[in-house]
Amino acid sequence: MRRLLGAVLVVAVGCSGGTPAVDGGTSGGGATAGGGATAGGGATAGGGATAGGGATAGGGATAGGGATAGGGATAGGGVVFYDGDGGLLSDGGCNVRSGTTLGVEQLSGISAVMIASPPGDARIFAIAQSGWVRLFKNGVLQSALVDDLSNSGRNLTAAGGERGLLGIAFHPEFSTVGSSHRGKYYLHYTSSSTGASVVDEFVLPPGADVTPVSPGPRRIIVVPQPFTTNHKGGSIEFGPDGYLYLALGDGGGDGDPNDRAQNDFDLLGKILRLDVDGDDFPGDANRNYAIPPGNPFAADGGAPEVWHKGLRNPFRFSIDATNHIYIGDVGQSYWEEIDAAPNTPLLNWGWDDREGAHCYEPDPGCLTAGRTDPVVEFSALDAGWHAIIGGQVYRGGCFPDLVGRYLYGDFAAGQVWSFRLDGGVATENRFELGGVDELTSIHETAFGDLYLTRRTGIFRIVVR
Ligand SMILES: [Ca+2]
Ligand SMILES: [Ca+2]
Ligand SMILES: [Ca+2]
Repeated sequence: MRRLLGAVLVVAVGCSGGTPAVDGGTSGGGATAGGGATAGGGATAGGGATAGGGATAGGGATAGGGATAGGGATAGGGVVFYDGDGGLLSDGGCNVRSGTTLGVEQLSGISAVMIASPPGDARIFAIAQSGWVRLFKNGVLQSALVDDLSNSGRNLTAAGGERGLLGIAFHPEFSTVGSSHRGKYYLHYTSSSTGASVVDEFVLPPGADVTPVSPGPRRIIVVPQPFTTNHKGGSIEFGPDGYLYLALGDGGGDGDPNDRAQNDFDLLGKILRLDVDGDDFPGDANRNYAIPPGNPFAADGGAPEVWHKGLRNPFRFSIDATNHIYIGDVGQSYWEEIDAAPNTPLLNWGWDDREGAHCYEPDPGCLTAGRTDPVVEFSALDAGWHAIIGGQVYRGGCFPDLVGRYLYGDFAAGQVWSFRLDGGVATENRFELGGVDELTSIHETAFGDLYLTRRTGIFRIVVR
């Protein structure tokens, strides 16, 4: 049943009539947390993590009135919110609040799959699977679209199942005055015409909130997806090294039917690392990037874009400022997992020899040498986790007791948990929030604040 688990993953504009729908038939019994989810005691602590089974959810989202920037806000162009207790927050400062009791406050009721913001920029950009990019200024949703891949004559992507617009990243020099890379941002989506995974580069002029339709985007990469409609990955991130990382799933199907995730010459089931400032393939219109010199197959032995291998559907991943990578890899039938380690080349995350910290193919007797098991895993059967959502390490200045803590969750279980990575082990792994069903991302702004997106809106994570 859970082979379709990936299909649960993403909000979809359904084929049957165009209304947003979650292909939820596969989420199994009790997968969604209708407010006050209980963390099934089956949460297992892989690799030393302590899963405090049975924690109850603290209520979930309280919509704090849509976070408009009123009431004496003087943020000088920064993001302004109330923190739920009357405290003024902005990029330049906030009411610092101690403690570790988390809550959320709603920024908007729009259905987004991710938010992000450029370095040094207080605007918050949201993307929807259907193809639009919108932004918030001073906490207020702007009416004009930053971009729209499905309209505006672009017609680049079409949402459906796990396809559509899935990831956004900003060039490290997006805000750098005088840089030729100023204003560049990147969108990862599946092509409406071919289904291929595509990353394009767009340019938002300084001071503008809308991307000109002309000239069109610069293509970065096209990865054919000839197999099925699921397991497309999603996140793209720039690492501290300045390179763009792209997560791709195994291309779909049950049990990675052609064993692509372990095939070093196949781009599927991988994390790729690209230098978007160069072009090592001047004759190839679908490869407009350079190969970073440290890539494991830069010279030979595999596809030169490959950075990590052995992934099933790494829908959400992030690279912390400490250059540790955290990956939420959506499992097949039994195990949802968080992978985390220093971001060194050619880590093999195990799929499909391993599912979580267990043999998958074959079972028993799978290969284990050189495979890195997750730091945390959750049972689909016992904990009701069906589509794990990798999150982010909190690096903001508002909640000092959260700093260094990695937050993650699950689309179906509607929960957020967190841990600290210490010596390669997930420590203090604990339940944080329930009632956040249809979770699609947990991501940071330029100032280290964390937001989560759900099908029902965009929420800021706060300490209460
Ligand atoms: Ca296989
Ligand atoms: Ca080229
Ligand atoms: Ca794995």
